[in-house]
Amino acid sequence: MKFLTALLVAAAAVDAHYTFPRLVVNGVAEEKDWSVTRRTKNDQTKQGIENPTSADIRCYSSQTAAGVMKVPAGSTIHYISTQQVNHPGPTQYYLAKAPGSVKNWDGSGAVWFKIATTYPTMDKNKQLTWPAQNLYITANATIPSSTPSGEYLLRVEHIALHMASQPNKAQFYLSCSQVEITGGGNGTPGPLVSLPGAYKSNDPGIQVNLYSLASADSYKPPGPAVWQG
Ligand SMILES: [Cu+2]
Repeated sequence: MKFLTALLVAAAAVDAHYTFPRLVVNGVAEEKDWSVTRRTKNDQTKQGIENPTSADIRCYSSQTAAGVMKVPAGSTIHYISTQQVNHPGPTQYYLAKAPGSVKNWDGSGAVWFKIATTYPTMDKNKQLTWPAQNLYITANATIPSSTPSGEYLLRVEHIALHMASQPNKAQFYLSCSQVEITGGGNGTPGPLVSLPGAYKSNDPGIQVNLYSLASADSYKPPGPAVWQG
């Protein structure tokens, strides 16, 4: 029985991976996969990133994209996922303003600010549920309306925490898209962090036993505070 359980757990871990090839802005998706979203190098394998200090944690990218998508400030966004986002864990969104054209910009430096994260709910059996869990999309987020207009990298990540009680066993699934925020405001986004840099392997939101959390709000997502706009 123990052997069978181990097999089932292993099968679930192998089957369940995903990429986020398409950004959706106010209900309208980018026209085809990887046209403004940078093709990630796990496009075929769907493998997550286990080391949050590796260079891959920024955009997991092997190339830039051809296009730039206009995103009005205040928009609601999400991503289409290639598979069900079935693992437990938060979804977070970051933005980084490009110094010029976003098309060839690598997103290096302390330039990233967080605009959204998700939190679980816990039922009376202590089962956690996460927004958009088991859907073929990521959870919604809003581009703060005071975000200054301009070209940005937009980054989504889903952190799969089902094996995260061991070091370097959280799995990061992520994409970066090239966007132009329009109709923005005069906000001063922050705090600004670099990627890699913002995460350590043993951050309490990364190395965590989800099944021993006392309450849903005892989970602390990794990275900086969300910029409220
Ligand atoms: Cu998996």
